[in-house]
Amino acid sequence: ELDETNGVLDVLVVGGGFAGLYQLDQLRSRGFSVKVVEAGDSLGGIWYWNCYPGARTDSTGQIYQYSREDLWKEWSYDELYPSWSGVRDYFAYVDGKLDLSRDIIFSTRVTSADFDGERNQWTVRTDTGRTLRARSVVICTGFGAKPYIPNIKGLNSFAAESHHTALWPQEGLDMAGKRVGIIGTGSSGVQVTQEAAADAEQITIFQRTPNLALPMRQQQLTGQLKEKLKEHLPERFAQRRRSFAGFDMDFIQKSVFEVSDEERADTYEQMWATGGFELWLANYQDILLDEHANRTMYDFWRNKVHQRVTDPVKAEKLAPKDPPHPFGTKRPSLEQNFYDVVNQENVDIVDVNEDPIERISPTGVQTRSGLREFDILVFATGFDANRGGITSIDIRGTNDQLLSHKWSERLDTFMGLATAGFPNLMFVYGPQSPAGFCNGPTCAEVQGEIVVDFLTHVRDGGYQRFETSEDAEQSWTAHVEEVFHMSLFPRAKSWYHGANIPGKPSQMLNYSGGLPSYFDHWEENVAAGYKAFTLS
Ligand code: NA7
Repeated sequence: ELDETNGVLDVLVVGGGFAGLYQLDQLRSRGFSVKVVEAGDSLGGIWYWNCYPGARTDSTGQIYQYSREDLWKEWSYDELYPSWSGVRDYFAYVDGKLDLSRDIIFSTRVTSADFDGERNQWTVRTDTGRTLRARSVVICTGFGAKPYIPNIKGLNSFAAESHHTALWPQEGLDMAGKRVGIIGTGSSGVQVTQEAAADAEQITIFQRTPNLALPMRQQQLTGQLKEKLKEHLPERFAQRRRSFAGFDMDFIQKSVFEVSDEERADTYEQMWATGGFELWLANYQDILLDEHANRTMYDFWRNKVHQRVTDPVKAEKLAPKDPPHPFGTKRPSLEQNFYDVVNQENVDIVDVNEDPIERISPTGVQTRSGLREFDILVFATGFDANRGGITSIDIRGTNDQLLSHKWSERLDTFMGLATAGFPNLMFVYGPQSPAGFCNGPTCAEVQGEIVVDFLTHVRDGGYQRFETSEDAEQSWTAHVEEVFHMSLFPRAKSWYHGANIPGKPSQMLNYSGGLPSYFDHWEENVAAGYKAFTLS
């Protein structure tokens, strides 16, 4: 094995999800020596950790895979929107086809990485006591590697089962007959609620902000349908690279107000019937830019929810008259029967704005109105998104500078790919890249190609070292912020711009200019001789 005493890797990859495995396979095929260090005991990336009941993708399985023909031809998920275990099966399949595991160090977390400026190498240390050396490091920890749990008084006093959704017990947890408290109503909270509602005795949802969820329209896939869905896959893969968010759909090139009320209503109805993200990402082009355009969508959505939620008090909590934020400026989730199960008598919704959580006690959650007791308490409270996975590693660049320190006040990167002062280090799915808006496998490939091509260029040019410049990253930050402020996204307190973590400086962490524009910026850089980088 390669370690400090017997060798130097060309590239060390941190994280074995879609992004990291793409790096491993592609870099290896270009003759690089590569190892992946993965904290989980097996493959799956985000789906290794998020194995809570009901966890599933919000992308259809057809586009939630690599676009390589030798992989997709023989693969099908069993559901239109695959579950965590379906995605894990996919990873096992890919592992078998591409022989990946032999270069993956499992059950090992990278704790630090130090740049040695004399040798132009990184020294990487792990929680199992290993030391590895590599010419370059590519961090592929994803957007959600660092779960966030709010600092509620008495947090650790709860005596029964309590888990964050992204740290769910691998062996599972039976909710049948249990009293379940769920804090948070993002995608994870909605998914756990649907599952718990099947057989839990009692469910209490603690909601701070309603999720403006859209219908999933899940389908079980049979043999024939599976084959049919493969028919246009190459075109769909091509389309996902050209679309705003890496999905096989894109905005209608018209304003909401260019069409008649009837036409708009028909369009919304059709998209509602189709399900999935169409009403978010294939809607009229001004839906995320113009407040009045957005409101037409919110009102349509609210009306639909009120048709399903029979109790008017619950309906108003879930879909209030005034939008909590413009539609789609927080990531909507896809629901299957969320707005049906909330009708059950054993499902309560506590609006924590009206009835705040005061403390957690050994038996339950104390709000202003009283104590509610639980057997299972679920923290569906999200992530220190985009950057937490990176900054929780002690990464030390030139001048002994810690990356977490450099990014403590303001985060700068060039295209979410590299940051000044940290040579020979790249990110896939990094902060300020399209990550948060991107269908995962698309960005693993699109950004992944950029990184692989660039590392190849560096090697073939005989360079030992590459580093982006402060100028390049500052102009990228300015661009990311400019595009952000042209949209309605600043109007929601979301993880897109780090506003979900108290005390964290708010800054746009996800490039909202879309994949085509992202590509153009990279092409411009390449055409200008990689001007954003110094190579030596
Ligand atoms: P999200 O989408 O970040 O959701 C976290 C939820 O937790 C959200 O409803 C928060 O309310 C809620 N939250 C956070 N802190 C608190 C406190 N202190 N009290 C009450 N409620 C709280 O995480 P998910 O895991 O659901 O999904 C993450 C992404 O995974 C998702 O966007 C997809 O890309 C897949 P808030 O909205 O901040 O008021």
